[in-house]
Amino acid sequence: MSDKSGNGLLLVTPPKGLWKDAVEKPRESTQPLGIAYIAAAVRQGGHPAEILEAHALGLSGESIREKIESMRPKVVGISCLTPQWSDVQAAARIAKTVDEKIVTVVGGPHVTALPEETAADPSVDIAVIGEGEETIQDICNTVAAGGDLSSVKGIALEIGGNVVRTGPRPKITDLDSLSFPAHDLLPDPATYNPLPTWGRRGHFSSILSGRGCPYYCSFCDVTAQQGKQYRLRSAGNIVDEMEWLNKDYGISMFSFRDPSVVCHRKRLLEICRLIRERGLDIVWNCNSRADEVDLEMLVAMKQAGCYLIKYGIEVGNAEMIKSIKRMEKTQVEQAVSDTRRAGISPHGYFMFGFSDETEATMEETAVFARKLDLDSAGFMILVPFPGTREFERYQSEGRLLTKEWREYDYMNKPVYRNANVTSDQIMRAHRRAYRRFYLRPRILALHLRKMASPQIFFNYLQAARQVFR
Ligand code: B12
Ligand code: SF4
Repeated sequence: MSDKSGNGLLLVTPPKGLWKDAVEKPRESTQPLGIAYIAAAVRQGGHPAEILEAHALGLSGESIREKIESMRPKVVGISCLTPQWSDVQAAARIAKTVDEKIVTVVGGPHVTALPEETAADPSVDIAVIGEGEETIQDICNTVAAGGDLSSVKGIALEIGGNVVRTGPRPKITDLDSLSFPAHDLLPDPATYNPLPTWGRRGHFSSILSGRGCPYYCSFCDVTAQQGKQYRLRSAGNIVDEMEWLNKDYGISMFSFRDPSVVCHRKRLLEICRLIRERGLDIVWNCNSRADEVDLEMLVAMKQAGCYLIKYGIEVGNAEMIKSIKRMEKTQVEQAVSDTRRAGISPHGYFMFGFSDETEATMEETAVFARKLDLDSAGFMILVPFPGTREFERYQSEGRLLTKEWREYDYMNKPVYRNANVTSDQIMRAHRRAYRRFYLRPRILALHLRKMASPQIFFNYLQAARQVFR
C-alpha cells in the first residue's frame, strides 16, 4: 500500500474526552491488544502500519491531526468500545478534515453490536464486524488496488445513501496462525498502569489465550462478539509469547484478559508445565468462572506464578446467580476457598442494577462479598451494553433512559430505570458495598502493604475518591 496508495495504515485508540476537546489521560491503562493484533496482521499482509496510542497517552486532537498530517496514511483505523463512540466520531472527523480521501475504518465491540449505526456516521467509511485481522488485510489490499470495498466480507458501509452489510466473515479458527500483537508499535511498557489491586511487579502486559465464550451471561457481550465456542491458542504458542515479551520487553507480570485460560484443564496444566520448564521468572493473574477450577489446577497455577484470580461472581442471591451466570452459589464458595488453599489471592467482581434487582438482593450481594474469603473486590453499576440480554430486556420494557453511548460507562449513574429500585438506591448500594468490603482491618492492612510505589498509592487514592465522595 505504501507505493500505490500513500503511507499505509494508522491505527488510533481514541482518547477520553476528545469529543469535547478536553482529553483526560486515564489513571489505569493496559495494552490495546485488539489494535495490536490488527497492526500485526496488516504488516504480515505486506502493508506498513503504525499505532497512535492516543488513549493511554492522553493525546489531544491536535496531536492526532499532526500525526495524520505527517504520516499521510491512506487508511485510518479506530477501535471503539461503547462509551468511546463520541470520541471515535471526533477522531474520524479529524482524519477526514486532514484529507477527505482517507478511508476511515472503525472496529471493536460497539461496532460489532451496531455496525449500521456506526457506518451511518458521515465521517466513518467502514464498520468492521467482529474480529478484524483478515478483514483489514482485505481492506488494505482493496484500497491499494483501487478496488471496490463492497467486495470485502464482514463490513458495513454506505452505498448510494443506504448502509449495507457485506457477506459474513468466518471466524478465525486457528489462532496460533496469527502474528503476536505488535508490541513494538505500542509505547514503552512503562506507560501502562494496571489496576492498583493487581499489585505491581516490573513491567506489565495483557495477553489473550483464546476468543469466544459459551456462556452468554446476561450483562456481557463477549459471546455475541466472539462466538459461542471457545477458540483456544495452544499452550506452546501462549508461552512462546510470554517468553518473547519477557526477554525482549522485560515484562514480568501478565494478565490473561480472556475468560478461557482455565476452561480447558489439559491445556492449562500444559501452560503451567511449560512456564516452569522454561524457567520463566514471571507472575500472572487471570479471570475465571468459579465453576471451571479445581484444587489440583489451582496448585499447578500457583507453582507456575499465578498470584491472583478474578472471579465474576456478580450477585449474592442464589437464584440470580443461576439466571445471570448459570452457576450455583456453592460453586463460588468452593472456588474461593480452594483458591485460598492453593495460596492464590482471590478477587471478586460484583454488579448492582440487574433487571430483577431489589433492595434485598443488593444487600445480599454486599453481604456475600464480605462473607467470601476474598482479598479484593470490584463493585460496578450494571451497564446494559448493546448485544447483551440485559440491553434487550431494558429496551423491550422501555426502561432505557438514554442512547447517548458515552453515558454507558460502569463509573456512571444507571442509564436505565429499574423496575424495583431507584438509581439513587443503586448508587448508594454500590458505594456502601465498597466501604463495607474495604474498611475492615485485614483488608486495609493487606492493601496498605501493596502501596509499594507513589504511582500505586496515587491510584488507590483516586479509586478511594470515587467511593467516598
Ligand atoms: C482488556 C480490556 C480492557 C482494557 C483495554 C481495552 C482496549 N482498548 O483494548 C481496559 C482496561 C482499558 C478496558 C476498559 C474498558 N472496557 Co474493556 N475489556 C477488555 C477485555 C477484557 C479484553 C479486550 C481484548 O483484548 N479483546 C480481545 C481482542 C482481540 O479483541 P478486540 O479488542 O475486540 O479486537 C478485535 C475486534 O473487535 C476488532 N477490532 C477492534 N478494534 C478494531 C479497529 C479496527 C480498525 C479494526 C479493523 C478491527 C478492530 O479486531 C480485533 C482483533 O480481532 C474485554 C473482554 C474480552 N474478553 O474481550 C473487555 C471489554 C472489551 N471491555 C468492555 C468495557 C465495557 C470496557 C469499559 C467501557 C468499562 C467501563 N469503564 O465502563 C472500559 C472503557 C474505558 C475507555 N474509555 O476506554 C466491554 C465492551 C463492551 C462494549 N460494547 O463496549 C468488554 C467486551 C467486556 C464486557 N464483557 O463487557 N477494557
Ligand atoms: S462474563 Fe465471562 S463467562 Fe460470562 S459470557 Fe462474559 S466472558 Fe463468558
